Order: sequence, then structure tokens, then C-alpha cells
Amino acid sequence: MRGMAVIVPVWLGVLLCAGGCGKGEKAAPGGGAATSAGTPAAAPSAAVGGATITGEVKFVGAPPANPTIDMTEEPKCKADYTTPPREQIVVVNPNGALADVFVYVKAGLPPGIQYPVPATAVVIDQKGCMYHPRVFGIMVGQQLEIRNSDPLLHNIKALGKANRPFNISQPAAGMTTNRSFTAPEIMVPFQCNVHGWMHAYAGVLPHPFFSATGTEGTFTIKGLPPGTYTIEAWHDKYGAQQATVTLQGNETKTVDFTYKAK
Ligand SMILES: [Cu+2]
Repeated sequence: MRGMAVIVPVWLGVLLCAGGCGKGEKAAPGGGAATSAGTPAAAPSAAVGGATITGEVKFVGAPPANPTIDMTEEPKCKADYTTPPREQIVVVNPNGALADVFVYVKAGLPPGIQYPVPATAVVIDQKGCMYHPRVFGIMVGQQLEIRNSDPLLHNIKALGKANRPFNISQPAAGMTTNRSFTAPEIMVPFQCNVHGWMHAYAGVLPHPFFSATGTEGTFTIKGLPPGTYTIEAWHDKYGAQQATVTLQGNETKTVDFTYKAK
């Protein structure tokens, strides 16, 4: 969202936090909606409103222990950890909320609206032989910058179904490669051909109304026009849940989701 405040039209400002700007949430991939020229794509203002959906994803029960990762053959990554790292499949925060849940508007938006694609790229970094972030959202057509911060080979493979799969080798630290997606898809899985424990997921949407839970387990979706929406929460291990919410005017409604230990 750097360097764009003064040229963004007022009506577009409400979109800036649509990907989630609240405390404890991940960086807002869907935020920063503007084209490189600073002008919005054709999008009637009726499609943009001032309503907000916010909430928390709770976790009930004892979370399963994530598998320990054996990094013996990758000492340069192993050196990044003081204790043996674990896969981050189920991450429950100290407040009992679940991280890495992708929350998005699944249905209910007015048809036929083209939302501006943010000029800012979403970044996925490979660091310490882990993906950062592990779960994130991105708009159709938005740039995804794939970065290798490790001094060793990663081979990132995206296994989309609606989107064409790709496979990129990045043998050195500092390498970046940009890709984008052509179709909505929940979720596009990423994996590394070199390190079997590396998994990430991208939610690809034609609109900016999505968020991913982070260290507080909360999400916020802003800038919605009045309407009745189906909201879906998606988690790698525990699957998807839906909720319906009706929003009027500029109101904020809270929708919490709860996942239970199996
Ligand atoms: Cu790797």
C-alpha cells in the first residue's frame, strides 16, 4: 500500500483494507486496489460500499502435534532453528484461535463487476525452508512475486486445476520470479519438489473481499456493498465452513467460525 494514497479516488479508499488490515491479520494481499497508473479499472461505484465483516476463527479441543521436519540434509536451513522445526499444518495461537484460515466472500456480490487489480504484488517467500505466508489470497491477474531468501535450491510447483500449473526452479538466494493467475480457484496448492514438507495455498478470487487469519486468528473484510453474502472459511486440514450474513449501509457485523479437534 506504499505510495498510492494521494492518487486513489475516495471511493476506492474503502477497498484498501479489503484483504484484511486488522490487528493480528496477515498482510493484506487484496489491499492496495489501484492500477499502476493510479486509475481504477471500470468498476461502478455501486459495487463498493462501507460495510465490514469481521470475526475470529476459534479452535476447540487439543490441537494435534505438527510433524517434526528432518532438515539434516539441508544444514543451511537447519541453522535457522534452535529447536527442530515442525510443519505448520495446525497452528493454534495462544488465544485459542486458528491461524492460516482463508476467509472470503464466496457468493452474494453484484454480478458483472470488474474490481481493480492491485498494482502491488503479493509476495511468497521461501525462507528457512518454509513458505511465508503459508496461506494467502490474491486477485485474478495480480502479480505473485515468488522469492527465494535461502542460499540453496527451491523448486516451487503450483498445482492449480482452473489455473495452469507451473514449476519454477530458484537455485540461489535473492531470486524472484513473477507469476499471475487467470481464473478464480480455492485453493491453488504450492509445494517444493526439493523439500517435501513445504506446502502453501493461495486463494485466487476475482474480487478483493478476502482475508487470512494470522497470529490473532482474526479476519476483516471491508468495503462491501449492502447485500446478503455467503462467507467461507477454509483450512488446509479441517476443511471449509460457511456462514450467511446480511449487511446494510456501513454496518459492521461479526461472524465467528469454530473448528474442532478431530
Ligand atoms: Cu524447497
